[in-house]
Amino acid sequence: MSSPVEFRKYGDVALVIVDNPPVNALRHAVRAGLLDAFTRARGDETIAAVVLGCAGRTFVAGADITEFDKPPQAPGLSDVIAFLDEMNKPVVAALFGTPLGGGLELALGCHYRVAAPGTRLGLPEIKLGLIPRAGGTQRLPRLAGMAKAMPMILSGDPIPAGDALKSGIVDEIADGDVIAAAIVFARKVSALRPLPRARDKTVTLDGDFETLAAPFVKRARGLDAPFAAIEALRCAITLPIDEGLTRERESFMRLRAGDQSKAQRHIFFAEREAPKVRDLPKDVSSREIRRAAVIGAGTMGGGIAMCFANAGIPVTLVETGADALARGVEKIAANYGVAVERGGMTEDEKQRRMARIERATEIGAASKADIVIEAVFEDMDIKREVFAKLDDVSKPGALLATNTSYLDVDAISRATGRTSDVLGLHFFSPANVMRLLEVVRAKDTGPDVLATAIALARKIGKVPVVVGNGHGFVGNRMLRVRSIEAERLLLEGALPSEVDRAMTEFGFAMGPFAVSDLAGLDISWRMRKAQGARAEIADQLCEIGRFGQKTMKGFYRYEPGSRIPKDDAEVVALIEATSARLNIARRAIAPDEIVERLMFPMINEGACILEEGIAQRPGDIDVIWVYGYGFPAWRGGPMFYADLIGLPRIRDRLTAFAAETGDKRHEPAPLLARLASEGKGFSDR
Ligand code: 3H9
Repeated sequence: MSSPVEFRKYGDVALVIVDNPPVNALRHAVRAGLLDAFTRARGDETIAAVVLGCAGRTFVAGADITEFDKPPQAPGLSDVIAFLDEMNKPVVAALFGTPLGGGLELALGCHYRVAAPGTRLGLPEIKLGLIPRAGGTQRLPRLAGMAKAMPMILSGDPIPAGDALKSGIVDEIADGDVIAAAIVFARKVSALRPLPRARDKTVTLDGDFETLAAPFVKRARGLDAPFAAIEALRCAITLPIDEGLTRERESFMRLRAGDQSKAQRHIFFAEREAPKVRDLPKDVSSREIRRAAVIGAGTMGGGIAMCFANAGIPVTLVETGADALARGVEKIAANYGVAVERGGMTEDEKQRRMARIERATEIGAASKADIVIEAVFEDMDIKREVFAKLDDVSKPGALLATNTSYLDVDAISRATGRTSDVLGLHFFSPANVMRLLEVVRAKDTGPDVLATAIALARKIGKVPVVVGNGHGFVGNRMLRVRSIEAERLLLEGALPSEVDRAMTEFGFAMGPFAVSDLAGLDISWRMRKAQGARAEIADQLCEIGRFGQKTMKGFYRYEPGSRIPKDDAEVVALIEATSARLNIARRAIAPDEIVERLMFPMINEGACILEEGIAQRPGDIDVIWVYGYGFPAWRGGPMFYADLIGLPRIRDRLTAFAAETGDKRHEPAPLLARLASEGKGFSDR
């Protein structure tokens, strides 16, 4: 097999090129090829300097993450970098694309770095529950100073080339082709000695270490990697580099073997797998989307219009009443205004984005659009009426999408005479912020329509997950199960704050009752009424006008101008009276039991969803919960979490819940029961 590393000579400069698509990850053959190439350059007396570059779309974007679950194979990246430390001639890295993780560490091991203007450099290991392993925590602070290195390593966010130049991480921004620029640079420095090595520099602190670390410690709730990263960075100022490197490696190995990193690596790959539709022909072509229209200028419609405007796609926002339209547009302008105030956007950029949003009060204005997204009131009759009109006005070949969060997309689609053009696009609120997009495939949705929607979702910065058409699709269907259980816990003895605390300690940013108060209790109340369903506590709260934060009272009370939930005696009394009325003896419920009672029925529902084919894979469900519902990524999503606990335990607890509550829905789903009895997990399905 040919090596993914090429060696060429340009006069007295050796050019070493990594060619390992798609992102030039450092799999074993690449590391071995690099060591061979550098050895050859070192021994060749006609070579005065070396340029390290890459083919394809990026400089090395990191270690090959798929190798992390396999036994390590020499040479490691550290061996390659140690060789560079001993090199007798300058090595210049030619950076472009995204030099990330091990890729940036490799570049930091070179003597010089030249970067193409659009390059983004970073150490994103923390996002995988890891820390850098090949010297990143030791070399980056030596080159850039602690005040720059710490946020890069602790946030994992990449920085642009210009910023890297200012902080000494790169030596030059290329004007034109980066490899050519690096070759010119290499000739310029070929005779300079001593060779500059990051390892020989001392770290500048620019402040007190603990003060720099404090905000990251505060945010690290429940996570292992940030503490390990801070410790490794502390070693960069307290220990000689070789000891620092040893400590870094030990921490990395420990984190790599831990559940948190396994969970985060699972989410990384699950996110990339989710848009792949098993039965979609590979050669299916996408339709071109040059213009969009959104019907409904409420909170969702406005947020969806912003997604298009942000991605540079002109969009027509249609709302029947001129006042409602004006209010919707004002809300969009206010949202952009906040971004400008916070320094995240210039006023000019705000104006450019606003200019991409055309306003209309006639549905006929949607006729120019290549995709129309309906975001009107969640009511089947209203939605069908809109789709019947869209069938008349939309141009042939336009995608017609409904942003319903529960309703039957087939029924909506049958209001048109072009059911193959119809699908669901379930955005999450706030639509301009939340990354998840459930792409709902209806019975007749055409393969090209599905492919177009997936490509468009990525273009507007969403994480698309294809789901089947079933009430509540995946996320809301499981959420409903959790809400029923949360209510039951209140009746059995827990208070809203106890339930919420158990879930925030589990890792959610907010507990279910605080979320309900934020979203507004009236929305689900209306939906329950329409379905003839009842939630004892939530319905009573609505009946006395407690709709959540918007009325400053819901499951909690809120003080003027504050979003901090406070326990409310009125709610406690209402809950206790309801338990008494229903003859339910109240008892203390421990946090562990609260977590099990909320999580296990949801997992059971997830098993049904898989069995029915509403979700293609357990990882799809995990991505939905991480990106749409704030499930902690370091726990890997509900189905990964289930595998970690072991399905037999979940089956047994569900069986016990079914007996205790008399609720047959708790009986283990056939898939869960089968996998548990076979000693398997969802991932082995
Ligand atoms: C590390 O380096 C630790 C070191 O300190 C240790 C050294 C010893 N490995 O995202 P895309 C696949 S930790 C394996 O859709 P984009 C990905 O699964 C690593 N595979 O493209 C997908 O496969 P498929 C630190 C990888 O253009 C395909 O490539 N580095 C890796 O939207 C395309 O990916 C990172 O964490 C990998 N490292 O974005 C960077 N990376 O086509 C992780 C990608 O089969 N990568 N794949 O679905 C990224 O952030 C993005 O992929 C990147 C490109 C920005 C590079």
